[in-house]
Amino acid sequence: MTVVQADGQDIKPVETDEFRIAVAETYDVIITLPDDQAYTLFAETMDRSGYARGTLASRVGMSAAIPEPRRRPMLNMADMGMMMKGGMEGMEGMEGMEGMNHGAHDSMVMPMGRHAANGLPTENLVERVKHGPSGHGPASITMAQSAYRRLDYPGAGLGDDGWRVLTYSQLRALERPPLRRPPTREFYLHLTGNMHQFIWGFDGKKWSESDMIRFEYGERLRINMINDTMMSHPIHLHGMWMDLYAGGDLDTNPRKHTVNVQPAELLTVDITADAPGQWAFHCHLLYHMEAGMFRTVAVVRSLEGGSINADA
Ligand SMILES: [Cu+2]
Repeated sequence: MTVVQADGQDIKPVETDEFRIAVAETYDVIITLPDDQAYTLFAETMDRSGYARGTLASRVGMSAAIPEPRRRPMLNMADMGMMMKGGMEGMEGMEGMEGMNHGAHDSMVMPMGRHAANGLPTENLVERVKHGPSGHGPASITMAQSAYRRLDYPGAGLGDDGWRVLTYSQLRALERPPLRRPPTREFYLHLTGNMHQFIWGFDGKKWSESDMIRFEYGERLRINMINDTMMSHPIHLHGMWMDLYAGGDLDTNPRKHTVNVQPAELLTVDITADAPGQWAFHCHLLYHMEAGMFRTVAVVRSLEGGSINADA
């Protein structure tokens, strides 16, 4: 199976045996059947509670065996960013989690927001990211070390010997997309929520409590998304492409309209604000979106007038 497009955009072909696909993502693949047999195309849910199957065959009426569902992959606390450095600190962390279920809204979000993928407090991670060695952008080098690890992580319970699982770091644009240049501005956006109370938002606020996110028409900006929750969120932007930061070579980072942010992951996208107006920016799990994991993005023209032609 060769993956040739991600979200409808050409990528350098990648051979693989399996890919994980989030709500709203699309992949185009070419499958070459080695012989005149039927093959099962098997799609499992992550929690293994169900599956869909299709049949690839050269003639009507052929069918193939359905594989046994595999064991459910489990994330441990470290995978979800809950790994603490020491005993006492760990205890404090647990208390913080308890607080999330009973405290006021603001205090609920904060305890989880303190910790990132590597067990460091998020503020430290952000400081590390902000002040790391500079490549194409202020966040690039230090973040790559963190982001790569997550991008390459195939997931517990997957990746048997020789079984290839597609990762974001393998997605490279086939040709350099237009309007690609280093960002001139960046900001951080926390994906926040609480599974038990079913509260979802960005930076601890649901849509009705938040202001619009303002993009300057023509600007190139970077959004560093930090998932403080224990769930994956497929984040979707209308109106403009997100260039997924999947490595140092900015020219071949893939364009996507939906990026899946894993628990405790720091994931970065670059955007050229080339579409004036108001756009939806939200988690594509609709039950998260409806609970408030949604922002309005306003692309506005400044008095000086932006330009989208500054393609370096
Ligand atoms: Cu979500």
